[in-house]
Amino acid sequence: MMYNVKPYIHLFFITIMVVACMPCIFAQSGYRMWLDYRPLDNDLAIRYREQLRTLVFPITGETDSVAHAELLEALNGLLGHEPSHADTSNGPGILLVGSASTLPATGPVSEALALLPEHDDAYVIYSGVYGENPCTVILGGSDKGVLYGVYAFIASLQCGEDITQLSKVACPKIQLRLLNHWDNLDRTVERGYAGFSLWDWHRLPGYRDPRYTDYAKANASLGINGTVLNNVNANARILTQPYLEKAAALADIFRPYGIKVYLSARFSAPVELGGLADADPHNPAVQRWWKEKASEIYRHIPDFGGFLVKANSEGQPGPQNYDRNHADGANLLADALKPYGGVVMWRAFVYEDTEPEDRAKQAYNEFVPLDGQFRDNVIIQVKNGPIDFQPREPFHPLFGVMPQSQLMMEFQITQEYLGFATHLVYLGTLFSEVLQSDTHRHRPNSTVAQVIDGSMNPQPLTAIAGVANTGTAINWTGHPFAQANWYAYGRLAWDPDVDASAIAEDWLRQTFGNNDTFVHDVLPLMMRSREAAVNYMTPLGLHHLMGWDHHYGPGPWIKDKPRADWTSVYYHQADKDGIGFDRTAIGSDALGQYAPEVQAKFENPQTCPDEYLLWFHHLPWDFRMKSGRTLWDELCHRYYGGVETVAAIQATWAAQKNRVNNDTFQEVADLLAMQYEEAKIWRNACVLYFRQFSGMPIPDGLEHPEHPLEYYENLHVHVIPGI
Ligand code: BDP
Repeated sequence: MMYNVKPYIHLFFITIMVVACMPCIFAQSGYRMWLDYRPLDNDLAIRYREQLRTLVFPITGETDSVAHAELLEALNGLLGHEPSHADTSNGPGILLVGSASTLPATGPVSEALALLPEHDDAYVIYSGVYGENPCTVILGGSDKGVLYGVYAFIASLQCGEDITQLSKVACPKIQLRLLNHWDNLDRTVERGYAGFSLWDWHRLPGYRDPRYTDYAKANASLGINGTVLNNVNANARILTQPYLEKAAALADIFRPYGIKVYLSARFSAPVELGGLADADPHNPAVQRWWKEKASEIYRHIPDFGGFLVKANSEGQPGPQNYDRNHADGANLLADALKPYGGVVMWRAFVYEDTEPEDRAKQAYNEFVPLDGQFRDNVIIQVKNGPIDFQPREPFHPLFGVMPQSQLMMEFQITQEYLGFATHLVYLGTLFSEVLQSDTHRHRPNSTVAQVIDGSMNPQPLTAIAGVANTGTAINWTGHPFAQANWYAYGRLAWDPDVDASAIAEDWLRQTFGNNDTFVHDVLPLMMRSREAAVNYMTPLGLHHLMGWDHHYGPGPWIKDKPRADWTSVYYHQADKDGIGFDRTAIGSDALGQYAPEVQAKFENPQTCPDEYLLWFHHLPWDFRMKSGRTLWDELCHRYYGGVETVAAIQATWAAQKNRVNNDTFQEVADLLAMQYEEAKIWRNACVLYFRQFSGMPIPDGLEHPEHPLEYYENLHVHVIPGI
């Protein structure tokens, strides 16, 4: 039978073209993030090929296998070449990868071993000599250290480093490095702006989406070693058998990558799931219920990490419902997990049902009296600032004041208060600013980083958490640059003292290719982006001015809500006499919760850094600022300056057209255009709103907002994700 192929011939070629283009569409989508192993510059690739001719990589388990596979994939992609394999060899260009128990401890391996810190996760990347020939050694403290070392080595190649001179010694300063997913069981994500939850609960455990493995790779490449799968506003059902089976499937996928699974536990689960009359920590039946639940969990997930708990906060149940305190609640769960080595991360983001005189003081007031009462497998999870992930907050006063307890950091990677996944805001600078803040709790330069890495007050458990910004978006995080925030968080979790700019530079090189001109232009843009957002949203220490409930866009006028501390007017306190929250001794005295040196830094408005001025002080509109301007004029200049920086960022990005792929270029350009318009809305709304109280004109030279205040008050954002 003869077929007429003519009608199909076009279809055939179209199919061929689509299939041929798929890898590039895929690459352009941003799915591979910083693990996009595109070919390096040819000269560099030739040099590396010579230096990496032979691979010695004994494989003894699953973690070795995944590290080995990743290394080969990277070498294939970056260098277009796969080294030959050998058991041991003495030729030129050898790469030896393994641990003390898998590599022969001779020559360069023993030299590397001498440098290796005593820690499972540690690694050394060492350029040595094998026989007569230069070689490279990646030596891990265990198979996990090997995996981390492999990823670090790949990053060195991506960044074009000279691999004949390497002597990198790395050891994490923080033990538990976690992502917190605020993912609900229906796959919505609270404060998630990148699509739905990655966890396909319906099809788990039967269908194991390959994306789970890619998620694990991205985390492992940064050293992230734990993930809390579900929202802190927890649904008790996560602790039922079907969900434990699903969580166990994820744990199995993540295990080779060194990642443990944790769950958010609802404190009232014994009532909801167990049918008990209460969840009182002193009730033996409740204690028994948690013990049995722990044993059931460990049957499913033998290396289960533990529980994250939000209790007595924003309506969540907790021990205070039964007149018990946070230590009673945390210890109840800690005792249940203890036999299995599990930990409880008990959140300090708490607030009473009654309105406090100053919400910023509450966590300190509730937790400091409990110092020393928590079990040794409890760690208190403290948000970076005392209110709630605002664009800028001073560090949380709990850091450094609970020497008998273990404290950990909670950062927010998802941009709830920083323009969602629409605004380009690099958070490495925010995270670093907090980590390097001096608590003065021990001696000068007792940084927040030293509290959480345990070097200030020794604590056996150290941990850090970042509220994830991931979702089903093809590029994982919505905004292409939001990937940098996941990356920066992971790098700082490993070493909170790394410079935010160095991290951003590595991310740019790994993500967009090793192009100096591009990095030269785009790095400063990233480094300015967070300050720009602070300026167009909440300059000079203002905070909590955002739209009601959804938290997108400005809402300085928000008032008359169920709680005063959920409104904006509570925080800015603008009236005809001035603006700002007086937290000095004559105000709420929240400042009194800090060390005397910190108090001294902030208590005098003449010397208080501008960045925190209105956080700590209520000042008259004509207060003379360090710049010589009145407070009102300075406020306006900050708002306008923030918008101008966004315009400058747009211009810089526009010049990158030929240096990034079209899709990413266009996506970032479009998002920056939105950001510019929204920054103007923030600026105009806030300046017009506050002008009602200051009664002063917008300074000369600054353009007048195009609409009256009512226009901005009546703007409605119609599609709001993540509520
Ligand atoms: C706030 C969020 C809310 C979270 C809460 C928390 O608006 O969605 O549940 O923090 O951290 O920032 O518990």
